Amino acid sequence: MAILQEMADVLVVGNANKVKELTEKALAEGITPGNIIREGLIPGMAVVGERFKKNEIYVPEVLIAARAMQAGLGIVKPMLSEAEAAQRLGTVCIGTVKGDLHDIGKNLVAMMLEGAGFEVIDLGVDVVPDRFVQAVKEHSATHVALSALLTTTMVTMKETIEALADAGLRDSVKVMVGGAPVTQSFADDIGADGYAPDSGTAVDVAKELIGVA
Ligand code: B1M
Repeated sequence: MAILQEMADVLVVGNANKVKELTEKALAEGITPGNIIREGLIPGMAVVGERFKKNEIYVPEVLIAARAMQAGLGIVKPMLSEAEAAQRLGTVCIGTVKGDLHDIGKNLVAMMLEGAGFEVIDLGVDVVPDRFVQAVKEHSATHVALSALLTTTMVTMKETIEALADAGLRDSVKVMVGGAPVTQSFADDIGADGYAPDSGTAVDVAKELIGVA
């Protein structure tokens, strides 16, 4: 539909007012909230993610595009029927690990995942392992996404994975890790299911982990 393509296009350039206006217009034309998300907002954020991965755009542009996405999402999300909400790709509990207060990268990852169609539960910063465990239970999460920016806090990623295992949740949830000091080999060592170097790739990894192309 032309209006949804236009919505995606204006989202990519970060025009929040236009996204809001087109979202309201689409609803008035009888397009469902689910279709607005799937065919307008998600394709727009997918373009943003790809451009960010290729270094064609940078953090400020992503933040501006994410704000535009939120302008539309904020209107349609409360209107989603249970059936439409169930079509979400999965539920991700994301947070910056215990002892670590850096959240810019974590917020980018959260926005990209939400823009890709995941329900995102953002637990914030300095998140202790038990808080992740509690959130996974509470939201029946499919993924846990851990961010760390300090070499001293990376160790808490392992503690969090162990806490999930101790709670009997390790087999029911995919754990992905990232942040500037984190590497694929570190992720393998601590038994994470996935690693991503940036927020665009985080979306690909989150999908791959549940077998979505
Ligand atoms: Co801090 N800091 N900082 N800092 N800080 C770094 C990380 C540091 C590298 C600076 C340096 O020394 N060169 C250094 C860490 C050294 C190390 O351990 N290797 C450092 C330090 C030492 C500290 C303090 C200890 C300083 C002090 O007080 N002595 C202190 C620690 C506080 C704490 O956390 N307990 C501290 C504090 C702070 C501020 C509060 C001032 C501020 C944070 C503000 C905030 O986040 N709200 C801050 C900042 C801004 C930085 C730098 C400058 C920038 C980090 C950032 O936001 N980058 C950073 C130096 C640098 O990186 N140049 C530095 C932009 C962001 C988009 O990138 O977070 O890497 P990034 O996220 C990327 C990817 O990593 C990935 O996707 C994102 C987007 O592509 N990604 C994931 C991130 N999480 C992911 C999760 C995934 C997948 C991908 O899956 C789950």
